[in-house]
Amino acid sequence: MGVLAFLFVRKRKNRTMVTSNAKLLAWVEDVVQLCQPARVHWCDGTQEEYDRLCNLMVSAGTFTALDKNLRPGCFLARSHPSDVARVEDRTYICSASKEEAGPTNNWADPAEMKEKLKGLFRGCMVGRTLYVIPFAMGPLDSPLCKIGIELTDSPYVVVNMRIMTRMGRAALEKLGANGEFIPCLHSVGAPLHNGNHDVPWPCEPDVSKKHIVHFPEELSIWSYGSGYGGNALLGKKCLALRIASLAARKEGWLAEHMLILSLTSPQGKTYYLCAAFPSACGKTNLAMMQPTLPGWTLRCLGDDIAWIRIGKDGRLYAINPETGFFGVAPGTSQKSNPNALKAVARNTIFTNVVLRPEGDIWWEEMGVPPPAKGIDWEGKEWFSGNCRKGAHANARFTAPAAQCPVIDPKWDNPEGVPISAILFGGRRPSTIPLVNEAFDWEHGVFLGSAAGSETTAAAIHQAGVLRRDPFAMLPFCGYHMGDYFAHWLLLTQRTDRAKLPKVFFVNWFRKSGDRWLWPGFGENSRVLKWICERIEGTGHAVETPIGNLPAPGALDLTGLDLPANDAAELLAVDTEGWKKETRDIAGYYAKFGDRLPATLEDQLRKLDQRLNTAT
Ligand code: OXD
Ligand code: MN
Repeated sequence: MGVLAFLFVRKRKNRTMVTSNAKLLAWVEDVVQLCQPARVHWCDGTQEEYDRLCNLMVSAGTFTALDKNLRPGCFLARSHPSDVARVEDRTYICSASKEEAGPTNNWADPAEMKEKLKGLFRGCMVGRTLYVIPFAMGPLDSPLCKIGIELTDSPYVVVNMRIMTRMGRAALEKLGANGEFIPCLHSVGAPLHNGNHDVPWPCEPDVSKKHIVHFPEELSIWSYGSGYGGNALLGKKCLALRIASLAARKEGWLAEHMLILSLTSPQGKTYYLCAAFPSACGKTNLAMMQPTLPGWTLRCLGDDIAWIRIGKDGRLYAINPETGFFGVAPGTSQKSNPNALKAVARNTIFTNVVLRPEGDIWWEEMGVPPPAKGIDWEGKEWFSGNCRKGAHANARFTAPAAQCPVIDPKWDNPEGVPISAILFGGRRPSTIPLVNEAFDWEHGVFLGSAAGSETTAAAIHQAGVLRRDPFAMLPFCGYHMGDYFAHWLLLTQRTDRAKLPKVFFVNWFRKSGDRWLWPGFGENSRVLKWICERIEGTGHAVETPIGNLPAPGALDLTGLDLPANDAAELLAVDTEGWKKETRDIAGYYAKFGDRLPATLEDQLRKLDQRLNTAT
């Protein structure tokens, strides 16, 4: 009898977990043979299991339990300094040909990569427990629900996955005897030979050995060497975006890097909006924003990923496949996102933030005074006023979505919510106006395809460089980006175009010198109000060469101390800037070769013509 079969039978005798899914059993058995774990644990997703694993990690030094009165049910983890963020240059799409992965993805031959990975995974779990995590992305009875099984040697991954996904027995039951699942194999890549002592954050410190690999032909994921975030919580970027984008293309739906929110007007009408912004452009802040405009209510349905399908009535319906927030901590404050602060008040895992002496946490720009003395994300003594940052710039909180005080009652509705508008955006200090409505669907796809964000010195060591991030999907699309654009354009053939959402491009980040032109945060509700009025057909707009902009006076600026010149600049068409923009888009489009849909080339040409006619 194989190791797994033995363990499985034992489990069955204990009546803890049962699956008769032969494919799953065979795969787990294969992985046990390859990785050689000391034991196998089938996760049931219960609170008891979660508590047990958290306590185990406290004993191992991975977790510090925070003060029970200040942060009930909360823990702090510190990662290894080599393991602090997603590793995009170690992330691969191993499609049969390089062409299918396209110019925006790393590619490697699938057979060669599989051999390489087998070499890395061989014996990689020696001395460790292999956890079998059954999980569902999306409500279990949603038509879009997908079942994944993550096999991991990291208890940190297990507890995070319990917050971020529908994890445990129910997912396994949904899988049943013959159901299909997405295999997600993960190892921190740190075997414990000869009873070696473990370290608090095991991982493979050699970055060149870290691999986050997707196999589109078999829809599987192999992740080696990292225990952090999107590299390790495989339901998120790997499954719900890269693998799901492949499934969505085949099955006729969309897997997007988008928040979902609802906005209710003073008249009581509710609108559902999705928005795609690149990382570090305030998706989580907008998803939970507190409108400053009286009478408007915003509710959150999701802050990172939307799965969108055509409903029976021909409209687009979105679900959030996740059940938690894995948000960036630094910068989250009473001003930028008071609702996120409330969401992380309890039952939250913090990673790489500062530990305060009283057993609470702190990070830069939290809006509360720092402790005089604390422990920084590297576990070193840290003093306020220190020139060293206490929290890592990519420090995170993992919090249950249901704890968000403005969670929408429909956030886990299996059918999803009907989308009235899609917003694209980015960090663009110049040229791009505060808000711009696309003329039609094709123009909207054009705006999404050309989305980009200007980098900051801190992020890429070269300030003011524009990085095109189409649909905010640059690191997350599982196939050729040109084909992805075509997939979006095809929606007009799959449904009545009148039923498609209106598309807008927003930019909260315009600057005049070093000064922000727009206050942002809760004041963004003014832009959302105009968007709702455009959906209703009541909001006034002027047609310009770049799109429909708010007509003078159409944007509600009541009570806002915004100089008239700033308002004018935010909504002006900078013709010279846009001509430069079109040249830049043309250069960037060139890399998609003949896979760039002709419709988009046409959109670019028409924009150029309109700009030239305007002058
Ligand atoms: C994220 C990201 O972590 O987009 O959500 O990087
Ligand atoms: Mn994201």
